[in-house]
Amino acid sequence: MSYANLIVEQRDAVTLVTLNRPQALNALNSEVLRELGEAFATYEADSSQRCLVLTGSGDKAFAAGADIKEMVEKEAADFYLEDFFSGWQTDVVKGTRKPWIAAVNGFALGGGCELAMMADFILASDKARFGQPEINLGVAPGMGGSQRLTRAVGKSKAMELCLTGRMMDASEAERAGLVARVVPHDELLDDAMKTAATIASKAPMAAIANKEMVNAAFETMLEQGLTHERRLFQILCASEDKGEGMSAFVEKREANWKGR
Ligand code: CO8
Repeated sequence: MSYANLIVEQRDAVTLVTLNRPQALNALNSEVLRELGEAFATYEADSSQRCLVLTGSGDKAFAAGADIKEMVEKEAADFYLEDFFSGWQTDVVKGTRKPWIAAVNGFALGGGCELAMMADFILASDKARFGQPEINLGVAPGMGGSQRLTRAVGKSKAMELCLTGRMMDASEAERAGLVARVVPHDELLDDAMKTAATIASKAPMAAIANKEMVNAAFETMLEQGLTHERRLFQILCASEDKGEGMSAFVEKREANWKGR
């Protein structure tokens, strides 16, 4: 499938999706979001693909936010009636069960930061900048920023970022717990693809279950989360890959995953 605003490549078991509107710093308009939904749905449905990396084209931006030039003409009724930036596209992205990584190579602002925060984790280049500058436009986050940023960095820093609209650099984002790791700019894609290949080499069902468990920590109370984890662990113990993984360890050989 070809896309107007994305470059999608499969490298072995890893899908690489590149937001490709560098002239607009990869700003997210409705068409980009629609294509992103399609690319993620294709990844989710393809059992040969086991991890996905999302990054931005050009040297400057992951995504500088929702497309302000598209939003400027819209009225409140348009946003509401179109259910702007909701619906199936973002539902597909945030609902993807298989693992995916955001490799943030520059500005991740507003909707760009919100998109990165939908990932399972963020790897950042040392040139990355994060922020929720919507207040500078007279609005506020609309794609989850107030909720996901607050869960990631805590109330005080999230509040400061939203109220001032300032950007934080990669090392501040790492200290705050928003990003998993910061790597030198030129090594970001390589590092992200290697990390994705490592994830892709694991038992696929266990990868989905690990993701589901960690996410449950944000969506449930502790006791529910612990029960959820225990049940998923027990289900995994019924998989062929549990038998294969443990036998491979005992027999001192590589596991040959069946994916079930
Ligand atoms: N939308 C559209 N175009 C953009 C955007 C954007 N978000 N960001 C940059 N561009 C365009 C610029 O207009 C410019 O285009 P042109 O050359 O045609 O004028 C080109 O990209 C390059 O940008 P700059 O010249 O501004 O580059 P600088 O290096 O000088 O500055 C910045 C880089 C600091 C990133 C600057 O471009 C900037 O501040 N951009 C806007 C960032 C922003 O405010 N983002 C938040 C947008 S609002 C949002 O995301 C809300 C999400 C929730 C929506 C859900 C609704 C329900």
